[in-house]
Amino acid sequence: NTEAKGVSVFRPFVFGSEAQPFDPENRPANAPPDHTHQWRVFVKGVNDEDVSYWLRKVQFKLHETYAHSVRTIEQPPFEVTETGWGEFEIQIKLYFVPESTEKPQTLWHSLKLHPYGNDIEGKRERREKVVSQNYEEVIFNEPVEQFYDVLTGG
Ligand code: SLL
Repeated sequence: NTEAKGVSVFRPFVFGSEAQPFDPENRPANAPPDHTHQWRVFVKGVNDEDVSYWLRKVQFKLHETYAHSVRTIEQPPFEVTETGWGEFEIQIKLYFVPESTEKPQTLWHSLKLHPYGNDIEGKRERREKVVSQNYEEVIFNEPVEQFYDVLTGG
C-alpha cells in the first residue's frame, strides 16, 4: 500500500447551521414548551457537490440536554434537524471512506440561534433565518494509493 510521497490532496466542504424561531401560530406539535427555535446543523459539499466518495459518515455531538446527544449520520445529507432554546458548541466528527485508512477529524461549530442585534424588535418579528456556516478544507497528506485514486478519479 504505497503512499503518494509529498502529495497533499485538499477537499473543500461547508459546515454550519441554520436556525429560525418557531412561528408562534404554528409551533411544531412535538416540540417541548420551552423550545423556541428549529435548527439544522450540516456538513455538505460546496454548491451541494457530492462528498460521499471521500466522506463516509458524520457524527454530531449535541449538548447533553438532548436525548441521544450523539447523532451519527451514515449517508448524505449529513445533517441533524432539531428544536431547542439555547446555543451551544456542536462537535462534528468526520469519518472517511475505509479505503482512505485516514483517522477521523474533529471540528467544532457554534450553533447560532439569534441574529446580531437581536434586541432590535423588528428583527425578532420577521423571524429571520440565522445562517452560520464556514468553508473548510480537509487535507489528506500522502494519501494511500487506493485513496489517492478515489480522490482524483484515477
Ligand atoms: C445555554 N450553555 O445555557 C447553553 C446550553 C442547551 C440547549 C444550551 C434544549 C434541549 C432539550 C436545548 O436547547 N438545549 O430540551 O432537549 O444557553
